This record gives sequence, structure tokens and C-alpha cells, in this order.
Amino acid sequence: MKALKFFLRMWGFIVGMVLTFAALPVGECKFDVDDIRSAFIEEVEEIDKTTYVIGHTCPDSDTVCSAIAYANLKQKLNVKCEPRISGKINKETDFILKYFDVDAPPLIDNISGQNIILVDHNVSAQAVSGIEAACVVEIIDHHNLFGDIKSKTPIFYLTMPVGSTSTIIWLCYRQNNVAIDKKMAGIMFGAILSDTDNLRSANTTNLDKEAAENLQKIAAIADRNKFFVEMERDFTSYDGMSEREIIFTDFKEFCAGGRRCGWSTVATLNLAERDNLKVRLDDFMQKFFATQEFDMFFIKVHEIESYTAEILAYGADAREILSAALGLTDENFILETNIPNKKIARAITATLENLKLVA
Ligand SMILES: [Mn+2]
Repeated sequence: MKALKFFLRMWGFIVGMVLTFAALPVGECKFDVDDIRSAFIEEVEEIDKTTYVIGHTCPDSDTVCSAIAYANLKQKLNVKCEPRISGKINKETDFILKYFDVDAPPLIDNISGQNIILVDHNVSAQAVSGIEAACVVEIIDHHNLFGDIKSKTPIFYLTMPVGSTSTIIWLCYRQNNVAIDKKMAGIMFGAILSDTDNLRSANTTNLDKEAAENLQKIAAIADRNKFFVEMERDFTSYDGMSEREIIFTDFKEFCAGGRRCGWSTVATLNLAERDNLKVRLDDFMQKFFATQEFDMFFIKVHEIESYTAEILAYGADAREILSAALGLTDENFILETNIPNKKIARAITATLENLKLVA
């Protein structure tokens, strides 16, 4: 009896599942984002007010290009949308925009009272000022969730674990069946290469590769590697910058085992440039270290051509800690593959915490 009951229940479950999946649309599924949104947005803001698409502060190429490309898509869908930036664009982004003849978005330093779509970030610490008094209507992002952005209504929140926000924007064009023009394809292509280190970083997915391949074709770029090196040439030249400025361009800090650690990442084009920059920064650090407040200071000199890196370490036991954390035997701390900074920071943290336990 029990067996029969179980059988009937399972049968019911299987039939139910088959009916459920049969009822789901197969193939292309279209929905009008702004039609759905209009049901909510009228409660808080006039629907015909301009919506600003904006990325994080200290803008990088993905933040700027995804804002431009998403605003462009919205315009094609007859939504009043304009891209904005909340800080000066860097040399790499400047190269991408000039290469594809696209204007940089205007700067905005306070967003309060405006309708906004956030791209490439989801946390107020990285958002433009006035975010707490703005009306967030969409978020499109590929980062961890921190969850402190508030909205007045239900919103579209599109987040995917992919290498760049531009990959998601590419999907949005396809979902809405909107053709991507050459300029938009070019800047999204550049942004994907920037965020994924030319499709080589650990967070690069097949979807990023598919998007980049499709966008490269539309943008008529013959050689992806050549374009990437050109794109990075200016960015890695550090022309007219002091050693201190170079070190603090991409700088993070973390604390572990009661010690304060500084982590700087610098990029170079090839081996010869890596060696030059290494010597220059090392000379500077020999004097600078004693004058600053970190217990340990690491500089990862990344090299684009071979996708390898070398780490410089300063402070008592810094070299021992680093080799223990990463299992490095090479005395120059060469990384044959470019291990993500977060992973290295976690390994160093664990090593320092362990030492503290032992002590
Ligand atoms: Mn990004």
C-alpha cells in the first residue's frame, strides 16, 4: 500500500514537472522592460524624465563603456536615457573612445533627485554622491552583492557572474533584438578585453568570449591581441608620473594578524618594460618604505604580453610570508600565471593569522 502511494505521488510529481516545463516558452522570450517598469515608476517619478546611466567612481573602461552602450540601447527603445561618468576617465578608456570615435559622457558630481541606472557596481561606497536621494530604477552588474543600495520601487536587477558588465549589455541588445552599431560594438569589445585582461583572467566565461568574438566582428577589428596591446600601451606607460603616483594608481590595503598590508598592482607591456619598472620602483621603495605606515608593502608588477607577474615585497618577514602564502620557491617571486589579487590577499591573510595563532 505504502509502495503504491509512493508510486502515485512520484507519478503525480513527474507529470506535474513535465506540464510545468511544457508551459514555459521555448526559444526566444521577449518582454518589454520599460512597459513593466512603467507600472512602478509612475509612483515615484515622471516617466518622461531623463534617466542617467552611470558606473562607479574612479571609472574604468567597463564602467564607462557599459554606461554609454546601455544608454544607447535604451534610446533605441525610445527611453529617455543618457550616460554619465562620476570621475575622470583613464588613459585606456580614452584610447577606446577615441579609437571608435565615441564622445566621453559628461561628468556629474551629484545624482540626487534623478532617475538612475547603475552599471558595473552595486554598493553605495563606489557610487556617485547623492545616490541615497536618487531614484534607482535598474542595476546591471557582475560583482559580489553588498546590498546597501535602496530603491523606492521594485526594480530590474540584472547580475551575472561574468567577466564584464559589457557582456551583459551585449546580451540585453540581443534580448531586445536591437542591432549593435560599429561604435557601440567597438567600445563594448574594448571594455570586455579590459575587464578580462584580453579574455585571460580567471573570471572570463564562455559568454564573455562569445560576446567579444561577435563584437570584434561588428567592430571590424582584425587582430584582437594587437588591438589589446595598443589599448594598453598608453595605459602602462605611466608617462609623467612619479613613482609614488604609479604605486598608488591601483592600491588596496588589508589587515591580518595585527599587521597592516599595502598591495599595489602595476601593469607593463612586456618583459623589458617589467624589468625597467621593477628597478625604478624598487629604488624608490628602498627609501620610501621607512617613511610610510604599512607593516608590509607588496607591489605586483604585471606583464601583459606573457601574462606573468613579479612581486616586490617590503617589510619585516614580508618575503617569508609571501613565499609561504603562495608556495613560491623562486626568489624573485615570479608568478607564471597571473593569480588574482583577491586570492593572493586571502593567502597572505591566512598565513599571517596562522602565525598569530602559533605565536
Ligand atoms: Mn566591470
